[in-house]
Amino acid sequence: MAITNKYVKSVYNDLKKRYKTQPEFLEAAGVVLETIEPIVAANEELYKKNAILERIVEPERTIMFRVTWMDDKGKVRVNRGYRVQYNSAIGPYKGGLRLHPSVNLSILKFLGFEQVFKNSLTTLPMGGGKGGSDFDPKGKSDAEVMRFCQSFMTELVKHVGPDTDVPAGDIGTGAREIGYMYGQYKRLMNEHTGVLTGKNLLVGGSLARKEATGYGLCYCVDAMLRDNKKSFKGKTVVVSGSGNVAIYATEKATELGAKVVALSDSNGYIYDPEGIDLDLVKQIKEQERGRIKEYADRCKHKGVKYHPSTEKDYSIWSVKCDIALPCATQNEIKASDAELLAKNGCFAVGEGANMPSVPEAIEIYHNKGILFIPGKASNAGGVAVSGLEMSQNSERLSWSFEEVDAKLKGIMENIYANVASYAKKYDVKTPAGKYNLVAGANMAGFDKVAQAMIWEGVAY
Ligand code: NDP
Ligand code: 2IT
Repeated sequence: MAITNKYVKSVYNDLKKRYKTQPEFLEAAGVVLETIEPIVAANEELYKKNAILERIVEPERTIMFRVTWMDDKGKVRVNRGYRVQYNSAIGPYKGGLRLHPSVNLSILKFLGFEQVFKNSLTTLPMGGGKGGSDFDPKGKSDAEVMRFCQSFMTELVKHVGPDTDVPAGDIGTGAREIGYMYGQYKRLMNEHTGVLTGKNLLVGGSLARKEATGYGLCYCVDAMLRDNKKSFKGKTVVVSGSGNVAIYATEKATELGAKVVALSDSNGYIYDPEGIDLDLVKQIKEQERGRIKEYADRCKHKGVKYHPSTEKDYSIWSVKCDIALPCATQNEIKASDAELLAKNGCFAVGEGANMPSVPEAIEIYHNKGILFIPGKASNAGGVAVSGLEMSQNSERLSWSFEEVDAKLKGIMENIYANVASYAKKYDVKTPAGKYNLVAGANMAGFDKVAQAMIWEGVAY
């Protein structure tokens, strides 16, 4: 990582000293700080006077709590719960809740930090936050998940509200979990409000929220491809993960004329040379909460193969593709995976997950001329439609699928144009001579938040 500006360097060095044990957070902060250097250089005195960099890297508030619940055998279980309220300069804190055994403060701070800039890019009035718990919903009964969610919300209720902080889904938190949390919020507060997004359509959820992240990813990547005189049509695509984002990215990429040939979960990946049968994936994943391996056992297509993650040199990125859409989790594309993608002729990567590419992988994309759009721009469709859900809740109306989808498409195309325009304005190019969209996204997202913080004075 090459940070040259002295002010930026001093802020990053302080962070590295203070948060030695938070590698994911330092990775996210490092990439943002490194790539916003041109806009910092252009506004250095103003930012210094207002301590903008020193402030923007620290969450406004971090809430950590114990979540105690009882399993089906009557055993009392304990998890750790968190909400990182990162930045409220442009609106109420907004961001998902992750339920996964790996969850810790480093991961939630990286996610909350990224969310601040992502939400800014949507142009909607939303600040950034993230939360969750190291609770693992996998293998738990519905009753256990419900008891966990009720206990989690019993504390969270003190810190959230439709104009304060509006959580939503993320890894491990889907419609079921949002429902149990919403029910408990209502019971404690005695009010029906838009305190969570991703709600059931019966109680104020938005049409197209379920599809939003995956569809939005494809709309954004499509804008990037068109800008480079390319398209999804006739292209081979690899999507990692098989959760909410992966499923609807596969659906939209297919609709745009591509063939998706691989999907994964944490146990392995499937390769289907005929193109993924998405109805079967939805049945296995959305209905049965099963494993992706079952696809290989049940799919009628010829040549389907399952690769367990225990295989030697395992990597879904070894599957030859034109376009890669990582939609599982952070740091899933290492430098060696990026090399594989490049070697096999992949020409575009669009991130559905948050920070799925390690910094060294991004360097490889940039050196090899692979088109690359980072998650905080390309996966912003989920939170954008969450913002639209908040608007619908406020006016106590619901919009049609077509209306929400059209707004989503407009937002994603606008994000691409704005990101590209910042890269152009500050003339930041990759070694291969393309505009650097990582720098563009970070500068565009940062600029609005920094301006709002300055306007609001020394508040937080
Ligand atoms: P889901 O829980 O629906 O699906 C996650 C998928 O990724 C599953 O297939 C899961 O496999 C796989 N996965 C998760 N963790 C790991 C891991 N450590 N190693 C390997 N595979 C893993 O989550 P989403 O689809 O909602 O989220 C996917 C990504 O997209 C995350 O990075 C999330 O932060 C990001 N995102 C989500 C948004 C949303 O609206 N939902 C919005 C923007 C970004 P398994 O079942 O085996 O764990
Ligand atoms: O990472 C993300 O943007 C999300 N998990 C969605 C957040 C939201 O508030 O909809």
